[in-house]
Amino acid sequence: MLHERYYVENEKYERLIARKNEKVDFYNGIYDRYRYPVLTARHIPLSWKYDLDIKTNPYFMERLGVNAVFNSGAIYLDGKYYLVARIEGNDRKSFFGVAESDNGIDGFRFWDYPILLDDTCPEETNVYDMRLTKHEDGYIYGVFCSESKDTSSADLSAAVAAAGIVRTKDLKKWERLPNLITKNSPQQRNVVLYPEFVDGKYAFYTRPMDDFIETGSGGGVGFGLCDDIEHAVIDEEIITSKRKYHTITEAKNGAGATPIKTDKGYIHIAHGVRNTAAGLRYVIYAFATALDDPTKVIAEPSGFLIAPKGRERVGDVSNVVFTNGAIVNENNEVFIYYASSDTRLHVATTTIDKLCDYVFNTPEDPLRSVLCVKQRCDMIKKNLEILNKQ
Ligand code: BGC
Ligand code: BMA
Repeated sequence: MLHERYYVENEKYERLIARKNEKVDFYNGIYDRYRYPVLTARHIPLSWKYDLDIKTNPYFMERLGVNAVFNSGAIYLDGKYYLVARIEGNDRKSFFGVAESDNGIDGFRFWDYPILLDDTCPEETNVYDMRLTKHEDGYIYGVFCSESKDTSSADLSAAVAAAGIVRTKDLKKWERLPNLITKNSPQQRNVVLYPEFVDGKYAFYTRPMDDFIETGSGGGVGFGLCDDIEHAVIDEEIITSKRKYHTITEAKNGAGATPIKTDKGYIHIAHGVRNTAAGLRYVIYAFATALDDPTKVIAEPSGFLIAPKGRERVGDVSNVVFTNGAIVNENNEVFIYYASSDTRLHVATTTIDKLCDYVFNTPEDPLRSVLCVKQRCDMIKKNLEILNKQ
């Protein structure tokens, strides 16, 4: 016998999963936004939170609550959309779960169990933000942040971030490999595996940083090669997309979704961070690298692509949008999965053609107010001439 409340909660859950999503009125010509998030804490199956045994849980109480579902890796396999979401328990520890949908905008349902990673790293306390890469070696790799306590510091919150690596063929069986070692960077977060071999080697976008929060001397999104993915070591990191003074990337930036290949270059959907009196503000921006040189930035439109809007602005860590996954389907439709305020996950949709037009034809940031106004005035002048001819 199940508790009567189970039926009430289960009906709510099924209604949520069956809810159709729809585009909202928002317009910028670049992408569409949607009414509902695609994943939230309410999308977590009841069996992950409640003990359904009426004898041991007579009040039908949540025993292992879930606080938030956000930053998800994404992959398209055999016509289905898969997200490997960051799920954060009420205990602050994060873990990963696979959610599947037929159309990428609604109906995401978690598989029966979350992912139980091999326990190969005894000092590791937390894991989060997995990027999925379908590599040309035949594996799907997941690269994520593996966080441990910094035992060399007297500060209780001091931590060390490293890049964990797993691989799979089917998202079901995951093989854990040793964490990435970057010789020149004591800390790493936001590491993404490039889908192709470069000079016969595995290639990673990295984010060198001196400290757990502050990037310090880390100049932006890094790039490095390693010979052996089973013992991944990067000797040297080259900076690609740079952090710049008085831009959206001033405090930090980092790779987001696995780069998307197009005829004109690889498109990166990354994040940029600036400091404000109200704390860090995270936005999403885009840039492109050359097809024949993954270190060479060939386009970087000015400003942000996505910034937190309306209700997205508020959550556990307010004023944050963050992405670590995007999908391109066979119709060249693009699904950018972005989380808001470390609380829930949304989708923004566009197409490869629009994304290329945005990345390659949007002007760059001229970096000074006077030049920015000039850039705008030039466009206004041209527009007024067009309008006057109507
Ligand atoms: C949190 C992450 C956060 C990082 C840096 C970690 O402990 O789990 O969400 O990005 O700290 O602030
Ligand atoms: C970062 C990330 C994310 C998070 C963001 C805002 O450093 O790695 O996990 O969304 O901070 O808190």
